[in-house]
This record gives sequence, structure tokens and C-alpha cells, in this order.
Amino acid sequence: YTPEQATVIFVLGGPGAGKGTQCAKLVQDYGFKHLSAGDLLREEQDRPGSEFGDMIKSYIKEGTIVPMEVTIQLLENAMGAAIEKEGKKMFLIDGFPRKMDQALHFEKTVVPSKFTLFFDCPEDVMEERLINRGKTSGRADDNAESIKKRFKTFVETSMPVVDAFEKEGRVVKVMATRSPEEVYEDVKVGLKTKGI
Ligand code: UP5
Ligand code: MG
Repeated sequence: YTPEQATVIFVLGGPGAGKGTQCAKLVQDYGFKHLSAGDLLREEQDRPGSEFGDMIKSYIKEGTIVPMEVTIQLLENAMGAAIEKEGKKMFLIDGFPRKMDQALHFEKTVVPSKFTLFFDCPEDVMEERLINRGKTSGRADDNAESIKKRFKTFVETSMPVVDAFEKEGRVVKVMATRSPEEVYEDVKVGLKTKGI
């Protein structure tokens, strides 16, 4: 397989909505390859010799969006490796695209997504989860100040991507406020509506 033959599902939702948690469950049951753009950026940030390390670090702390050239390259590399080494062709791309130009560019130059799985969650719930996780996560952006900036970026820049896909009828929306297990039941029902 090559990336253009892959099946891609975008997994979107605000910071702390539960994207990573639900993707982990989907991996177990469906055998998807899970690629979190945020995780890939954090890995690149920590990679000795990376020319992007300092840049990524400051974007993440400020809750702003890393230039797409970097993120798309990391995603393409990871997809290629999963295809080649693991024979995977079904991907959950988690936390990407976060900006309209990223969505257009990825779908044009890599592969169109099958649909977007969107986790809908109010800010107060997300904030509580992130503050809680911040006690142990070691993530540089799990603090009150960065969380506020991440929410602002999500509302102003990332939510328009979901809205655009929604207008095209390409979104499966799941309420993300209940327990992880209950949310996952809704996820499975949602995927079924898309033939998965
Ligand atoms: N939790 C999860 N589900 C729960 C539930 N149903 N009930 C109760 N608790 C629940 O979950 C967050 C926490 O909540 C965990 O403690 C979990 O146990 C609990 P998680 O599954 O991790 O949520 P997720 O949506 O994945 O939250 P995350 O913090 O990863 O979301 P972000 O979108 O903020 O983070 P991401 O890593 O994607 O991006 C970080 C930064 O990277 C961005 O701000 C940006 O600066 C940069 N970035 C880019 O620039 N470009 C990209 O394309 C991607 C990222
Ligand atoms: Mg995550």
C-alpha cells in the first residue's frame, strides 16, 4: 500500500475531549493504526538533532498551531512506516487537521479522509480533565494558562474545520461527556453508520 490507498479517519475535538482515550479503544477492537499529531510533534521535539525542537516547544506551550509543513511531514513519514512495516492501511489521525489550510492540503496531497470522528465536549469538562491530568502528565501545556490558550485556538481556528466537514456531511459526532466506556459505545454505533 501507499498513503494514497490508505483509509484515513480524522479524530477531532477540543483539548481533553478524549481523542487519545477513544483511539486507544478503537485500536484494540478494529486494528487501526493510531497517529496522534500532538504525540508525533512531542516526539520530534525531543529527538536529538531535530531542527524543529525549539520551535515545536514554543508552539505547544502557547497552544498555537505548528506550521503544517512540519506536521504533515511527520504524519506522512509515520503512515509510510506503518504501511511498510506493519502492513497497516486504516489510520486514525488524531488531533489533525487543526486549521482549514491543513485540511485542504492534506486531503489534496496525501489522501482524502473517509470522515471525521468529532468529540463534542463542553470546556468546563475538558478543563477539569486536563488540570487533573496535569498533576501527572508532565505535559508542558497541561496548566491553567496554556489550557486557556489551547481553548482559544480550538474555538477560533480548529472548530471551523469541523464545521466545514459537517456541512459536507462528513462528520460523525459523539458526545464526549460520559464515561470513556459509554462514549465508546456511541463511537462504535457512529462508525457503523459509515460502514466500519
Ligand atoms: N478522559 C478521557 N476521556 C474521559 C471521559 N470520557 N471521562 C472522564 N475522563 C476522561 O484525555 C484527556 C484526559 O481526560 C485524560 O486524563 C483522560 O484519562 C481523561 P485524552 O484522551 O488524552 O484527550 P485528548 O482529546 O487526546 O486530549 P489532548 O490533551 O491530547 O488534546 P489536544 O488536542 O490539546 O492535544 P494534542 O496532543 O492533540 O496537541 C497538543 C498541541 O500540539 C496543540 O495545542 C498544538 O500546539 C500542537 N499541534 C499542532 O500544532 N498541530 C497538530 O496537528 C496537532 C497538535
Ligand atoms: Mg491526545
